[in-house]
Amino acid sequence: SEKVYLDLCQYILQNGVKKEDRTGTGTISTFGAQMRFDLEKGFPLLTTKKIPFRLIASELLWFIKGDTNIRYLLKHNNNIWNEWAFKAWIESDVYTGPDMTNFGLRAQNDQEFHLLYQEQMELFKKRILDDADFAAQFGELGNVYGKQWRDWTASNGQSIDQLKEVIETIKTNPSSRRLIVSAWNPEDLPNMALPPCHTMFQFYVTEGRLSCQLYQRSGDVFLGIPFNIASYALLTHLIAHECGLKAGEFIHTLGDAHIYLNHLEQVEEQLNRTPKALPELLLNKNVTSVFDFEMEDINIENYLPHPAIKAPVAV
Ligand code: THF
Repeated sequence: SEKVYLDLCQYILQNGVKKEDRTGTGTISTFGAQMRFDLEKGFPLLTTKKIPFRLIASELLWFIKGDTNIRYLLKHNNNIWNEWAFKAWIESDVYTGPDMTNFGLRAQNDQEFHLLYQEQMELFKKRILDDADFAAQFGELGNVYGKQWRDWTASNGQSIDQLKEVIETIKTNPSSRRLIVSAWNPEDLPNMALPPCHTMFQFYVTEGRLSCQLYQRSGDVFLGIPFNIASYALLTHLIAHECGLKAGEFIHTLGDAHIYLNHLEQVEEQLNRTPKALPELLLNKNVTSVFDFEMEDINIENYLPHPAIKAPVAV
């Protein structure tokens, strides 16, 4: 169940140490944590607050397709990566609108600025959707997950499709201890909107079950982690489906596990809620390859969560 997640929140509230961060928001943080989810006991989509599963599924399909442009996400009404593309846009020479410097923090503290920001963001989104050339230039997040998973550029110029290779190896040599996909490409870090938080993941097969462990260098425990848990659980199910295996465990290992200071009340509210039964994942049986899944092939059933809890995302 989601108890391990709630325990981690509780642990950070009690033991977390104040730590400054890149975004200027401030966090309480601990280093090193691990959660285990038995995927046979239900799909780990939190029930103590409503999690928008369709955003998780469309983001994962975006990674799997090797796409790194927010245009695909916007077409699926998914706004979770907008801030990072918008930041590059307002910092470019071509942008001539009102000053948007440090928009993340200012939008939280200044109501008038918030409206101005929303207006510019809407214009930006519309332009990404309407103008393919603009999207190619300013919708691009650089060499983020999709690029590293599907098209890692080797020093000899060749492309490595890590995801395809790992699926092939799960089928042909399931006992391998090298079933790894790495998103952490040191040479490429300067060419990314944000260095990957989900640094690498490893698969493990025994007794017809596929398990997955993720090493996440940095985790926004209130906003991001619930998404990440469901995302990697879904990835494990998709690959198990293709390989004729059952989904085993998802093990989530964290480096800097933090709660932003402007999420503390929300976490307290969530901890006061009683978890409900976990939902089930339903995949279209007619789709046989991970690479062919579309949104309509992926469904969650019996999901009856507590209401959503709003919180600002740190940029
Ligand atoms: N940056 C930060 N500060 N936290 C993160 O979790 C994070 N991500 C991705 C990249 N940078 C990050 C983006 N993932 C939401 C969820 C996941 C995100 C970004 C934002 C979010 O705002 N979720 C809302 C719902 C949003 C909606 O309905 O549109 C929520 O309440 O859950 C780490 O993966």
